[in-house]
Amino acid sequence: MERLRERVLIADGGMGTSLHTFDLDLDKDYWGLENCSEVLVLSRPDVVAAVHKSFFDAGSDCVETDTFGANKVVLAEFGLSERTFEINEKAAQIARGVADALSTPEWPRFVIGSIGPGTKLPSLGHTSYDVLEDSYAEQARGLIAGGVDLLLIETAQDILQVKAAVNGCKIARAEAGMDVPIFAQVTIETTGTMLVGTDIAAAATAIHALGVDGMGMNCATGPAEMSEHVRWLGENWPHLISVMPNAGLPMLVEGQTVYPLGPRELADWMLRYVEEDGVNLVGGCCGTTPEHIRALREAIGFDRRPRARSPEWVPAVSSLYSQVPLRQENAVLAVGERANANGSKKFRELLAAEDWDAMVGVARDQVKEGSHVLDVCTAYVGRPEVADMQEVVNRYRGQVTVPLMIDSTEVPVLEAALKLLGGKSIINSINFEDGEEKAERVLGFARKYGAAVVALTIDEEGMAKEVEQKLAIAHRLYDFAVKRYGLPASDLIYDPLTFTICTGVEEDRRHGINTLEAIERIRRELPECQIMLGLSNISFGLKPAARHVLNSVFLHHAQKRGLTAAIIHVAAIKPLHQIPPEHVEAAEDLIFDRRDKGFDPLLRFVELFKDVTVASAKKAAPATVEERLTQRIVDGDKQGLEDDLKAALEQYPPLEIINTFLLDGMKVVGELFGSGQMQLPFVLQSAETMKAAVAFLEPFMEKVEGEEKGILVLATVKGDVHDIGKNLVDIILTNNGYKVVNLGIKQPIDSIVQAACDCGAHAIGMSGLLVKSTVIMKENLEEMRRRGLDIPVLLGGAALTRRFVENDCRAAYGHPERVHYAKDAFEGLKLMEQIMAWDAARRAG
Ligand code: THG
Repeated sequence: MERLRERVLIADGGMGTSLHTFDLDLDKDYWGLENCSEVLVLSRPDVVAAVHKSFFDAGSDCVETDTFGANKVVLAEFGLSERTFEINEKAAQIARGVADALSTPEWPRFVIGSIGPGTKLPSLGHTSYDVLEDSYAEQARGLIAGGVDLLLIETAQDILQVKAAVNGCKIARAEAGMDVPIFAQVTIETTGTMLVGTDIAAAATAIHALGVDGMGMNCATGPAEMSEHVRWLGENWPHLISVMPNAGLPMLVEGQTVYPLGPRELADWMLRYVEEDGVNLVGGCCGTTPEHIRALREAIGFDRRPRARSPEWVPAVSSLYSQVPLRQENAVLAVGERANANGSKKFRELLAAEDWDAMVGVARDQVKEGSHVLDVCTAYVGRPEVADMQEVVNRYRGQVTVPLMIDSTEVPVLEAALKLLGGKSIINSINFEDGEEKAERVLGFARKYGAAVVALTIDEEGMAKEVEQKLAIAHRLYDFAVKRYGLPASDLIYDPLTFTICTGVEEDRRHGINTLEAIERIRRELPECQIMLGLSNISFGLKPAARHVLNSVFLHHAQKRGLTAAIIHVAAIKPLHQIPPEHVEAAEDLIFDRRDKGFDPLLRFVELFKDVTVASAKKAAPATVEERLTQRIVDGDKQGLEDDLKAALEQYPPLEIINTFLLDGMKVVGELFGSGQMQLPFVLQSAETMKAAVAFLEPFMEKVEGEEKGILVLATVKGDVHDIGKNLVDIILTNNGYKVVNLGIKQPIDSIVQAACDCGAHAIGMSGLLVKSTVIMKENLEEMRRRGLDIPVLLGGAALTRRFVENDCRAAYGHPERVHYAKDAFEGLKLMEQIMAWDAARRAG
């Protein structure tokens, strides 16, 4: 680790491809076990040693043991499971022998224990966490006994498998009493994700929580296809980075797999990764030979210091698919409350009926509404909570895209769920009600499986209701979880407890105020930690319409004091501008207990909602259809939308409806969002309404006939799922005679460029809602510059500004005149017309 921190080290090339250059006999050398390279460790140690030597001679600092498939599960397929330890120990000894013979004080040589993925994907249910952990522990025992310097989990396809492998390695490491470093390398396919769909950020989030020394990627593709993932690691990953690509994307030539990338080209790419992205350990995977390593050594040289990086690690949780930052921009982390047998009658009934698919529906609806994370609770008297949790999580982990928060008071339920989840989840919750023993066990799981933890301000005395008590327990929880057990402070999520303020009992009146004050103080005294509330508790006892208002107003105040997350029913939360002012005021009187002679805010609040139902609580609709349409967009109100659109169509052409009334609404949304008065989930509801309106109007639009005017490739950039604006651009351009190749959301630059080449596009349009998407756009332009492209680019999106496009993005591309800011779809149309005119002029000479 010392050497690796001081200089860039070079690993070896492909073991499998090297072995194939020897003339080995299937029966004598492979013992009749086709494709079992590991058996050569026993049968032909001389050959294995020769491969190691060939790489050391070519300039490698480290070689990998011939143990890629030497775990119990894979070896069992060859009837060699019993010899797992022996094979790994022997393989490590062979490599150690070669390394030690060549090592000098100036140039020490190292041995990396190779731990491949095996043949089963636990996230798809092919095998279980426990089987894998045991299988890898045995492999790691052998590797450590044989003297490896580092354990490398590589070619990982499934992040849950990585979890089992890391923990297997840690078990072996602890038994041996040795501090062998662990690296985990994932394999990102040409699709831009791991085989099961995990992107690099989601993978890094889960791996980071396991506490490894390094992360990287290898296999599947050549270096070129890895570029944006490597860059992501360089910018974000806070520990060491390793990269070991194949010698290009494999091609099938006359029935043979051929790796097309030559040594020079591979070395150039790797040099770029070292120089630009700060990679520490480079090497090759399939198809890379000693020649590749020789070129790599020439390019990197000796004694090259790693490029200093300043990564920005974002505290986050993750699902199997994607990463969700614990601190949201301009919003609380919305944790959906509905998949809870305690909190929802519907979910409870579905559980009793074992209607698992409908429970998936409950989850997906919440994601659609804008939940960032889902709380999951299967506690139901008389039912098996562990088995129910497993049934639910088994489905949610694959069919729901957001991370989960496992809600249970039962330790075995928590562990059973964590063993099924590849991502980084949230444990809900720990407290000191029965002292520290139970909390200790749960925290142990959080550290082992990599999870964030909700901690309630409850101790041996009970639930803290006063501010000072809440703070005292919060500090005790910090000392316990962060200082004693090493939980990152940002993964500690306080819940300072909400209780109902709607009972009329004297001591309940101040619960709201106390909780708000506790939030403010926790945020000030423990600023790195997160703060969450089970929001709906505040209004227990009231009728639904009143609850929605009280919950929404309380959330607003809690967020102002520093709340970072809330367990809520997203669809039942209203932004304040959508609630009648007198309701807001009445809710505030109740929350802040503004009693006065003859005035009880609780009675007043109840009275106010006497005749209000959830449906009637809506503000009165404006009189004219034009205003109604605009208001619908602002409110995200789809009900009855089509009738209004039909009425409008009698007076206006469809494009004018979009351009005037609907876009007016979006402008208001933009302003409310920009000034912090509207949170992202509501923006999304507005956008959904816009989408529905445009979809309804589209068939009525007359497509401009005639020849295709030009081709635009359109995409929402990597890491961003927002596509309403982009789809609007698509519709408007298509209806004006352009061909639009709409790639959809989360598009890596590779796919965008590829599509543009494939269809001979005249321009590329990149879109995105988030602030971070503006950074991605700029990086994409840098990458396009590097690839020598000069195709015109249109940029659009909520967080983008003309200044940023014209100052930063233009400079990034190197063809400043070809980067344009498209404020909205109509400006996009105008720009396309200009681009086509220039194009015609250029072709005319
Ligand atoms: N803190 C933490 N976890 C928690 C809570 C908390 N988990 C559970 C709960 N409290 C948060 N979840 C809910 C879910 C639903 C409701 C309240 C809190 C709720 N349900 C309605 C009711 O009971 O009247 C709707 C019932 C129905 O639809 O059948 O209000 O505080 N860490």
